[in-house]
Parts: sequence; C-alpha cells; structure tokens
Amino acid sequence: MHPGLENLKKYINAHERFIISTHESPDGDGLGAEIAIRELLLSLGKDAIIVNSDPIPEKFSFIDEEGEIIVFSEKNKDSIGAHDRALFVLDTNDVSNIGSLHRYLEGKIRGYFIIDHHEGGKDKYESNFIKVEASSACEIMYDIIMHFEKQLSPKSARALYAGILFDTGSFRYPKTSPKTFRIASHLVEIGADPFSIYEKIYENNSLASFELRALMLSTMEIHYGGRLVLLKLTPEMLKKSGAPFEEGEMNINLPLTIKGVIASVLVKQNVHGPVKVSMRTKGEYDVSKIAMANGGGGHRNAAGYKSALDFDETCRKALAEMGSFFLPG
Ligand SMILES: [Mn+2]
Repeated sequence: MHPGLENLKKYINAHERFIISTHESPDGDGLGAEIAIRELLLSLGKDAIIVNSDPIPEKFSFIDEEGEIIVFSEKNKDSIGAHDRALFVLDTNDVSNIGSLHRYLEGKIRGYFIIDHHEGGKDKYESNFIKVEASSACEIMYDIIMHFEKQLSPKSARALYAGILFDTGSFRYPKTSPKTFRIASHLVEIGADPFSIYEKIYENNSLASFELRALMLSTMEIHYGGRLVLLKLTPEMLKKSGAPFEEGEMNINLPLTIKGVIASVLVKQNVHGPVKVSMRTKGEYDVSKIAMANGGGGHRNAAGYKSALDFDETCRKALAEMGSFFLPG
C-alpha cells in the first residue's frame, strides 16, 4: 500500500468540510480527479465543493456533467466558507499553482493535502499522496476510490477516463503501464465511452485555433541539426487569430511527429500573462531538471517553467539550456 494512502485517511478523518482545487489552466486530469474525489468525499458523509481559479476550457467542459465546479471570483469568495474547510490540491505539488484562490485561502483554511504525480516536491512526500510513477492524478484517484471500496458512478468513470486519456497522450507516454490499461478497461465497463471522450478532447478544435497553429508554424525555428524545434506563442498571435491560449499550447506536440526531432520547445505568453517555457522530449532527454532549475516542474519528457526574462531573451536562454543535450562536452 502506498504510504500516501495512510496520510490521506488521516486527513479525511480530521476534517468534515473540504475545498477541492487544481492548478491554473485546469486540464482533463485535474478536472477529472476533482469530480471523482468529490463523489468519494460525499459518499463518506463529508461536505466538499470544487473551486478553481480558472474556468474550465471548453473542450473539457463535458467532464463537469452536473455543473459542480465553481470558478473563484471576488463576488463568490465569501460564500466559500474558507475558515471552515480543508483544502485538496490535485495534479500539482505546489499549492501556489492553484492561482488566485491560493492567495485568498492563505491563512484561512484548516490545512491542505496534495494528491499528485509530478516530479519535484520531495519534501512533501511524507505528509501527502505523491506518486510520480502514476500516469495521472486520475490513476491515483482510481486507486484511492477502490481502496475505500466505493462504487464509481458512470459520471466519475468518464471523468477519470478523460483525465487518464489526456495525461497519457492517448495511452502512449512513458508512464502508461499495464495497470493504466486495466484501470481504463474498468472505467469503460462502468460507462466511459472511448470514442466520444476522444472526440470531445481532440476533435473539437475551433477554426481560430487552426489559424493560430498556422501562425505558430510560420515562425518555428529548427535547431541542432533538425533535432530541436522552437515554437512561439505570442499575445499578438492570440489577438490576430482570436483563439484561446490553451489551444495554442497544444501545438507543442506537433514537432515531435517529425522524423528525427527529439525535442520541442514552446515559448509562450498569454495576453497580459508571464512568459513561460514548455519542453517536450523523446527518450532519455530529461527536461524536468531544466524546469526545476528555473523554479518550475514536470516530468522527464514534459516540463516547464515561468521565465523572468522578456520573450526574446527567454527564447535564447531556453535554446541554450537545451544545448546541453546536443552539443559535445
Ligand atoms: Mn496530471
């Protein structure tokens, strides 16, 4: 049994009312895990609400079938009842990643508990539930619910399947294990439909997002003998295309479909947002170390960080850092 489970049981026993949250720009994994843990907590006789700092991206809106997810705002903050609640932080091991909600909750809530699968945060292993071998937070959540011997509703099965599908890149990233498939199989038996969930996540792009993709590809740079591609996502491209930032972010995976390319780097900035770097690699090229050295996090083949430099400086720095993989000595 994973030691995180004992920590979790103690935490649930110690509190009656909970807030569940996930990282900013929530994805299928964080959202799916939120829906499932709320169902678990309610079935244990607890009170639980889901509150996120950012709205649900359109393509993941199907996960919130019953409209359970509250988007934090100045208007509704007093109705959350923060003083009376303990926090669950899902799919990130850094509490501050939950965004504006974190700044509001600081000093008010009764405690926090992390359920996550990202690298880093080793100092938090002892008192939380962090399992880096897991493909997704949803995979951990499935284990938790099975441990409590609770029935999964079709709604939660669909939510967990969506999270696993998304975080494994459709069952292909390195942490996809035989166990991942066994879990997926069970979720399909309960009511997750692989075709419709895939379609909702991956075949739901707007025309604007296609225009944004064209803008991004027209400025791509090829480095290190064709082994690395640098993509840029700028506020100007977002304004010109009218596409949402999240849809531009997805394009980081495109260069890895080119023969010989083993690394894709995306330098991105939302309108009025900070400059960020995302890195994707194949094989042994570990970008989580680069991310952590810059105050970020992630996995071996997928990681990122926020940059303190301007856009062009960030591009130069990101390229130089990746050079350690490609340059001799
Ligand atoms: Mn995840």
